[in-house]
Amino acid sequence: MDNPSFQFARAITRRPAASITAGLRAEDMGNPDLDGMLAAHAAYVAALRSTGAEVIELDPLEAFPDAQFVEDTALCLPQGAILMRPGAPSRLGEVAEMAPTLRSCYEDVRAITGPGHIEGGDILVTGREILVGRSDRTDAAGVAELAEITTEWGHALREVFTPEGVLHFKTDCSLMDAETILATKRLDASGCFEGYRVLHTAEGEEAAANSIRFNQFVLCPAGFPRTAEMLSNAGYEVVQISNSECAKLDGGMSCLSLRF
Ligand code: CIR
Repeated sequence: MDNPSFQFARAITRRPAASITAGLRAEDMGNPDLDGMLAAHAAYVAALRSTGAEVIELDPLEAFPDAQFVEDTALCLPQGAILMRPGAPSRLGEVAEMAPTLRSCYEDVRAITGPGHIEGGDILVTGREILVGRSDRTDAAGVAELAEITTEWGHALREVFTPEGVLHFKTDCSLMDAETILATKRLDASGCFEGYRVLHTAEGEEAAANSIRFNQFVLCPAGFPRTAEMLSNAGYEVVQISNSECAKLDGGMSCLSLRF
């Protein structure tokens, strides 16, 4: 792949389970509706597949209400995959459920063994480095253990900070191409994207920051028309996917897949 930060041959997703009603959330906005979430999930998978990529769809896991947010369980790089160690205790067991699939895709699968914690939602891989945001889920020890592996694989890793009250670093940003980042103004104001081209989400549309560039498309959560128009004017091919149900569990476009 010419640009492994946004050109992907494969993705892994997991269908939501009926237990989503027990999913973690910072604020109670009501329970997500399973049928609505399944329909949006199917549209998401179809959009990934329409780029020509292979999508491995895993079965729902009733025992893990947040297991559809597969991104948090691993980091996929061209050299291999790294199993994460989620900071949310209820999500730790999701990693072992993901491991066999990654082992079937990669020769080299490493693991964060602790005592630190780190979740994939806090990791943004750009064309030149890996940015890792410390957060309530990702601590210094988790970042340090990840850095040992990624340094061995030849990547530069930079520790940054997820804003207070924001779940994950990528809740507030996403990669549009190797040099361009879509971010909320509040995250950009921290200075962590110096040297990159930064596009801001529209005022009041901060939740659009959790989008993904996947091959020729940018998948954006639906309902943020000014940000979608800005991206389209900037030359990106935007596909809008309903995210109303995942948003009730603080989830968005990036959380729903592992991409490699
Ligand atoms: C959680 O709190 O862990 C889930 N309800 C949402 C995880 C979203 N994941 C992500 O942004 N990578």
